[in-house]
Amino acid sequence: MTSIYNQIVQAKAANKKLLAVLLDPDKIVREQLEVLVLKINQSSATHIFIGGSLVKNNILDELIVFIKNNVVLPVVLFPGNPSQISDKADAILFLSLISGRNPDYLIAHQVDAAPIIKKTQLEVISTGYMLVESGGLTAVQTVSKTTPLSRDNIEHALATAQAGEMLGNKLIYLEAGSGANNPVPLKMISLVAQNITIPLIVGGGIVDLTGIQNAYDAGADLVVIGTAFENNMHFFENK
Ligand code: 1GP
Repeated sequence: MTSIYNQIVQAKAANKKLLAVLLDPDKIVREQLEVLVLKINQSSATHIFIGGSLVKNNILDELIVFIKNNVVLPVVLFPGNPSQISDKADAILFLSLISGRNPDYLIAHQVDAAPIIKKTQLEVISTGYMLVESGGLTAVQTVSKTTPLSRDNIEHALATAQAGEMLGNKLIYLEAGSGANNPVPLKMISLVAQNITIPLIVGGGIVDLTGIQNAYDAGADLVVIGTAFENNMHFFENK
């Protein structure tokens, strides 16, 4: 069976754009789960990401099992910390917050997570995670206690992405932060996309279908939509 990562690489090679719906277990309303899976099945989503900065509740396993039973898309963990690991998912983005200088999010959480992940069948996808300044304080910034990259210094963002690729990251994730005031600047997406060879994920603050298309046109291989779908389950129908 082709791995989830290889599917992403193949999609990039074929210029087939990918779309992930991000579900935060803390924000899922149990009563809305049936509608949620229906709307995901009717959308053009190709992946489901599960995670959040905090994830305080313990419905992670239950939520993933429900989704796996009702949706055929791969379920990829997008964890905020090592407690957000579930062997019910298909893969995990093994994140290192390479835009920041907090060792906890560069390597310490990863050391804690490694033995837990080893006991699962999860496909591990090493991901260089880059937080970009978005015009306001985001949860990632608060929780990670790191300074986001400047929106204007796109050369520095490129150097960070290239360092991530050289370190062996298999994906780069340009993140404005969930519910960000402004998404990642298109010029930054474009410069990074043109100068790395690994697939590029872009998310945070994208609130409409035009925003998704703009990110694709700039060079994003996979776009992540969280808040906009959380707020409006008809989001993907607004053609
Ligand atoms: C957050 O990039 C994701 O980690 C999605 O952000 O919630 O703003 O869509 P939004």
